[in-house]
Amino acid sequence: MATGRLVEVYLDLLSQPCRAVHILLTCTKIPHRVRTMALRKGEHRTLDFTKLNPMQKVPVMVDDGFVLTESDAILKYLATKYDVPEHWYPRQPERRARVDEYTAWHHTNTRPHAAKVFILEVLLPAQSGSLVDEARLNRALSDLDDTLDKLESMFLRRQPFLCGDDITVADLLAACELTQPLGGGRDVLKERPQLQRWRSRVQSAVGEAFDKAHGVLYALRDRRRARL
Ligand SMILES: N[C@@H](CCC(=O)N[C@@H](CS)C(=O)NCC(=O)O)C(=O)O
Repeated sequence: MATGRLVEVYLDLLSQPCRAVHILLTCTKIPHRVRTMALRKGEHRTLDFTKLNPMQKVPVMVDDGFVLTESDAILKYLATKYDVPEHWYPRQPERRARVDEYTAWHHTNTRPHAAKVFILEVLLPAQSGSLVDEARLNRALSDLDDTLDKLESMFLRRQPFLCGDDITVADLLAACELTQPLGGGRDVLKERPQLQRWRSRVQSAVGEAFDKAHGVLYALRDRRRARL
């Protein structure tokens, strides 16, 4: 990479896909600058940001004028373009296909199901001032349970990480998503020793980058705890 040039990323660290991008950038030491966004203040709806991403969503990456949205695409682009350890997004076709297999599944399973628990337990009550809708929450938890079963029985059946023997971008997406309900004080892996061991392996593999990315979420959890 040309010296002095920084990859720019627009992130709100309360957002799961943003944290996955943040962790990869931190771990791989790709020179970057974080443009902090506050979704709660509507900063993603300004004219300037809408020009960058008409979808009005984070994360967004800008690399030497190349604008890219979608965490999945950003993670794979960074791991392919920059000189990072190969395990993040293996070049060997079958190993790479395993990562693509998980990430394709992630966006219609782990992501919506874990996110819904957080939305019902934290976001909607905060926005509307109403109580948690317990019936909807129970349905969301049941959907999430199905997803957790599949993570255990399919992706982690014979291997320490979701797509093989080493950590990949797939583990980052999954770990950040499954941590989100912690913002409402809920550890969705509490009764899941196999997934807990996987989460510990992910945390050990990325070191302090994990807590650095999750600091804002932990602070939200602590503020809510203090109010109880
Ligand atoms: N599929 C996208 C999802 C991005 C996304 O949904 N971002 C949320 C935060 S987690 C957002 O920006 N929401 C703002 C809004 O929808 O108003 C990705 O993985 O990057």
